[in-house]
Amino acid sequence: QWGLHTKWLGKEIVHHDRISSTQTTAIEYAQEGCDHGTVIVANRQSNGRGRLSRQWYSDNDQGIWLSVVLRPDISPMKAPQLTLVTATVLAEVIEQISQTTPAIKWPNDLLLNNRKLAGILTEMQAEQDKIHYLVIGIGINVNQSYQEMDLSVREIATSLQIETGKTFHQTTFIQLLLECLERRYQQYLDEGFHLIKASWEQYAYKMNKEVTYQTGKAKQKGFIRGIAEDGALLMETESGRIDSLYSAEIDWFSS
Ligand code: BT5
Repeated sequence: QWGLHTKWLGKEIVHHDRISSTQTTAIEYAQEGCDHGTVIVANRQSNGRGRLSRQWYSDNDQGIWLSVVLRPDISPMKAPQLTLVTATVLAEVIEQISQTTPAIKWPNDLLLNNRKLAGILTEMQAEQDKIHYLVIGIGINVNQSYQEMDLSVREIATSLQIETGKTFHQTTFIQLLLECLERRYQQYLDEGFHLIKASWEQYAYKMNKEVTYQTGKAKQKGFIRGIAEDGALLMETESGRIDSLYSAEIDWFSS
């Protein structure tokens, strides 16, 4: 059915019509010891999840909703790099399929025309220096019309069909996505993070632009200069110092 040209990613693909969340199911599979590279896909999710218990609206069969179980032999400290690998892959595949260039909004959103097209949710179980499993959830709005977008995100979200007027073949999309993810993941393990970093920075939203952000109490301004090896966002402050942001309130949409 999937016609995948991969070595290990998606050797097992579990496909559901409608489940609560591919992420929750993938974590259950991971806990039961499923193989590295197992993929859970659903046509629709009744309870899709974002980060920090936020909702991910996906109770329609017009998007790509899937989760990948990985068992990387890397330090848990490096896990954020895999979110950045995934974001880069999404940008590349979306660009290839739709001929539009999305922007990666640090750390895990993809935008088109300033609206959210896709999101990534990375969750892991690790102890000390070993990752037991890492589950990467990917949600992409593909063929929804404006009316089919959930009311609560209609003004901040978008789909490839809304942006291009075209519809896209979802199986082909998933194939390309998994093939590209396997290739980039392998490259990341073999050659390190620098190639991903360079590619990520090419797609980075507001790269070299000034934004207002808040860490702790003080609001300040800075220029986005890229990402660090550990996944931090690099911000050049007004005094010329480079700050590494691990979490921050960034005011992305004011100029
Ligand atoms: C994310 O969280 O962006 C991660 C989304 C991951 C979804 C995938 S789908 C497959 C797998 N199974 C799951 O259950 N989840 C993963 P976060 O950065 O916290 O963004 C959540 C916010 O995005 C919400 O608070 C809304 O504002 C917005 N949002 C919700 N649904 C959306 C949608 N369909 N399109 C665009 N934005 C949406």
